[in-house]
Amino acid sequence: MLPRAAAIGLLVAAAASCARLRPRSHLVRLHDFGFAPDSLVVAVGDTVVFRNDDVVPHTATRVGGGWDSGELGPGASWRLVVRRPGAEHYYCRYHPGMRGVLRVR
Ligand SMILES: [Cu+2]
Repeated sequence: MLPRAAAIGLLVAAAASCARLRPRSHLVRLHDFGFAPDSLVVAVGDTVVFRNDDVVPHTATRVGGGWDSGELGPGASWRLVVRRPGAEHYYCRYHPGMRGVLRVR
């Protein structure tokens, strides 16, 4: 039988391992004509929720195609499940100065 401290240590390690594998959800706000945060590190399988907190419509659109929220009115949100590792650059089709990137691991 393991000493109690070692057993607890194993449980903590197992829990930490599960936490890394479990998909997470991240929030990107569309706010003040920008994405906040405009750079985010995520893992394959994670969900990114884009939520428009502005008073005008925006989109979250991948540069080069592949995914597009379509028009998000004020208060609307859209969920993206990240499928591939790499850098996913995106912008707003209505305000091309709005840009962001997901760094997918
Ligand atoms: Cu916009």
